[in-house]
Amino acid sequence: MNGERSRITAPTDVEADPERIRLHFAPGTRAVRVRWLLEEIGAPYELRVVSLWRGAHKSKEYLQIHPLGKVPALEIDGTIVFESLGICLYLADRFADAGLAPLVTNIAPRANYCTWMAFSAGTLEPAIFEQVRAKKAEERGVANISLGPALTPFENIASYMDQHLAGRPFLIGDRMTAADILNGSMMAWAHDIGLLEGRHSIQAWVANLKARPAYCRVMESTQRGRMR
Ligand SMILES: N[C@@H](CCC(=O)N[C@@H](CS)C(=O)NCC(=O)O)C(=O)O
Repeated sequence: MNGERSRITAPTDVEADPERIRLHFAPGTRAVRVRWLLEEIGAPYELRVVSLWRGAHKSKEYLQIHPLGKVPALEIDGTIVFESLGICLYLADRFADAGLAPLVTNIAPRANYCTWMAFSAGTLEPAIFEQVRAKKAEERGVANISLGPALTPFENIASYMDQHLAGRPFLIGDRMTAADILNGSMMAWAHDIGLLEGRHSIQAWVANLKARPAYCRVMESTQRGRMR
């Protein structure tokens, strides 16, 4: 990633410099949503690419950052946050001026925001993974063991979100929040694997999110770097 963008700076010691934000990142992973959020915020950050195929995420050093050896992880304010949802929650509140999270005093929007943030990781993401699993089982001609009522079927979710987004630019109100980034990243993937046929409101919302300069910057830099 050398020199790809001026705001991606040379490695420094985060503990020695608590102002420094360092994202442990790999392309094509849940780390992308965090990077997108950082780009929307516009705060300077250092990108540390963790090579999953070389197993760098299981190195002794990296396990000090993320005890389960996964990306993303974020070093910020002299501490560490992991879980992409946890990181996005932290960042959106930490940089409140960016307007990506309704304030806790703004009752109804904040309630909707909490709902949609949790929805992304607790409901939407497992449903998409289940759909992918079922599709793979079908392709291989093996029986798929359904996880049953613990999971909301993807089609129910897509139908609900499609209705919710009809005539709306974003999930909550008239400006983008971190909830659009989290749910939008998952739905962009669902779109790519052909799960959104006929879901026109979701498709339009995803297309608008993908056209955002911050999202385009992340994608362009990932393409360009092809992740050394
Ligand atoms: N729930 C976690 C999942 C993290 C996760 O599983 N990351 C994957 C990439 S998307 C990973 O690092 N996989 C490597 C491994 O588990 O060995 C999050 O949202 O951050």
